[in-house]
Amino acid sequence: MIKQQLEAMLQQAQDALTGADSEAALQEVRVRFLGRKGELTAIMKEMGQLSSEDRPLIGALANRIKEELERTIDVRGEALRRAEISRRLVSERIDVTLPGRRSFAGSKHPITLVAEEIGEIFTSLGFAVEEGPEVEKDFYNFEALNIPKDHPARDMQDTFYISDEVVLRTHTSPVQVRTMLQQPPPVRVIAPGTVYRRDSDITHSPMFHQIEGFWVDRGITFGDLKGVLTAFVTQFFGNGVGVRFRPSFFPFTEPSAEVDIQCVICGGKGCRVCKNSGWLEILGSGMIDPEVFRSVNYDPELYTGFAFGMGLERIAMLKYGVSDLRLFFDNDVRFLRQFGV
Ligand code: 2U9
Repeated sequence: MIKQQLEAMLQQAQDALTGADSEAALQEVRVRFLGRKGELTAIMKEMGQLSSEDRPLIGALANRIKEELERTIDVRGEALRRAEISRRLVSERIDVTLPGRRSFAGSKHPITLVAEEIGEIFTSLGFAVEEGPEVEKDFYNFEALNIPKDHPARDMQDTFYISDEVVLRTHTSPVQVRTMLQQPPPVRVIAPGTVYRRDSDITHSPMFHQIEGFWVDRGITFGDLKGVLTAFVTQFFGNGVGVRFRPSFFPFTEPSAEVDIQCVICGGKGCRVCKNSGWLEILGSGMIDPEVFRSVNYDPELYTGFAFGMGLERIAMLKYGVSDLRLFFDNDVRFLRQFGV
């Protein structure tokens, strides 16, 4: 009787296993037939009614059935896991030959590129790089540079005033004034940075960029000025380019000179860019005025020095052949992208 019950249960369990199509369904079958409250356990509880002869035979049969069901569950489970892997291998197939998504890499702004290149040339000549505030005291921006209160460069037209004594710096010269007040000669410094002037038209922006520089020591001459600036210009624009020094005037230098290079567009023949002169102005320079030395407590009897300044937008326009200043400030990626590496 128990034997028939066991055999019928085995048949039912095997049918249930054949229909189990997931791991969860397999577990249900295991619990239903082999669990502590399962059908096999229930049948085994009736074994007490058996004779001592039948009991070991039925016990052995029940064990065989249990082992057989466990093996079947294991085999079926393994088959289900394999089927799942095969299914995922097909459904999650990746075509490694498809092109990837291109990532967009930004590029440096042309003004940054020019500033870095100029910085490298001057640092190779022994200059250190210094920076300073864009909101500046009148003293550092004007007074110490021999630009008195009634000078035309102080005109409200040119300067953004924050208050009577505070301005947006109109050049990076205050960085050099601060440097001189902090350290004794010899000093050899360049000062790159953003500057501001109340000026806005096709060729002027109220915010632009400069690099200025200076070298102060005993015995610095106009010959040093010419040597250093010629070395810079030929390294930046190429060895063959013509250079000339032309007298000029600045309140903070005496004598002063502007530096021209042969026109990079027409090679000196004369064109629209050089206004038919064959030359392009790229730098202002001069020997630092003794009045400036007095403002920063340098002894003008002991020390001499030269200074120079250039506008980076102008240099970048000439270097890259850009015809409109405003392109530097629009930040149109179609323009900026052309300077990427
Ligand atoms: C100190 C003493 C002297 C800096 C100089 C120039 C000549 C010059 C202009 C070029 C084009 C400004 O951007 S621009 O408009 N600069 O011509 N700058 S000498 O002279 C100094 C600076 C600091 C203490």
